[in-house]
Amino acid sequence: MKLTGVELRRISLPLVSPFRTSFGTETTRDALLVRVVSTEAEGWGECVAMTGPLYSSEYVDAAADVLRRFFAPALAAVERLSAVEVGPALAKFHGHRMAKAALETAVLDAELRAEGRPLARELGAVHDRVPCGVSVGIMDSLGELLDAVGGYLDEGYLRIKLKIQPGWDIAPVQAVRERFGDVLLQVDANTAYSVSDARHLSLLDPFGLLLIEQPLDEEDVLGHAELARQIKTPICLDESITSARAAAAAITLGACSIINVKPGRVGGYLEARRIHDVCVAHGIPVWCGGMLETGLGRAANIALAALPGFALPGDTSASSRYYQTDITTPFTLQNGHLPVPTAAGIGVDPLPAELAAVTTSTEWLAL
Ligand code: NPG
Repeated sequence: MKLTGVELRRISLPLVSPFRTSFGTETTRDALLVRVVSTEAEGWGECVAMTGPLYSSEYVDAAADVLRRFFAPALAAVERLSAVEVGPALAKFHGHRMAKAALETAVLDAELRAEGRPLARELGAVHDRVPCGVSVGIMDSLGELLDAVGGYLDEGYLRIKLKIQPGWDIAPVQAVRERFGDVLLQVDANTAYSVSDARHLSLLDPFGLLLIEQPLDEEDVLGHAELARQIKTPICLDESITSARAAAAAITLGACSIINVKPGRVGGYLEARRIHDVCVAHGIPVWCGGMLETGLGRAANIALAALPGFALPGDTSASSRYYQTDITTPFTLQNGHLPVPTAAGIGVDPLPAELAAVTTSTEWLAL
């Protein structure tokens, strides 16, 4: 396969309600879609970088820039391109994993479409549906939080994740436990604490949480290992795990006993599968994270979440959790599960009218 062009398409979708985390509040999803055109087929990838460098150092304008100036030209020079060649062709460029992931996913999608093979089967999926959790943002009041959690449980979500930060941690967990009993419950701090908060975080121990996600700075792997010795709630890492090598190191150091896998954060689905494999070999459960993906990114995440090591429900929510109108046929919850796409490639296509309605710009890179 030879690339003939790459389209960078910016879209803007309003969220059904504001999504507040310790690093900011999102009201709209301004995303970058990558469409590759090759001699064999076309393929899509969704870049999960946000508007600002708040979750990680990446942000969407930088992703577009590095794709345009460095990554697309580097792939254009590869005569016989396939998805496994993308990583090596881009290896000399440091970082920018979300941009790399979007491009690699688009190439993988094109390759699989050309061969008529679904992504789930390619990755080694063993399930035809995946159990779904939902991530619940920080709210203005406990009453508002309980209403939101109650609504999600009524919809059938099988696990609740509460975003926490100093000042919004113990009380919301206690309130949800008191109201909803032994529902599967976990919390996500997005790096909002330091190791000196260990005694405070140990106040979460009695609530039987599945895990606490990324309490400390992304670079503080040793701090997580220290915290793990001081609290009972299992520690799960997200931001710190940027590669299979980082996963192996964190596990060896005792910094986590569970890992959140986000393909965008680690450079793509092939590295995500390597992380899965490392974790399975170490007996570490993984689950699939989410970054407000449209149906395009969601479809690929669901394929990944169907691998055998994905032992916990993921942030693989239905389209309606975030969007009134998705750019693909919406994913709808069935008894708390989403079906794994079975068509070739990522298994879904953007709906032309819906895609056009949310597109804010397109840029064609002829190669
Ligand atoms: O379900 O798509 C989803 C979102 C789940 O909470 C979620 N994502 O820190 O994991 C996170 C968080 C996030 C959202 C991170 C947006 C970065 C951007």
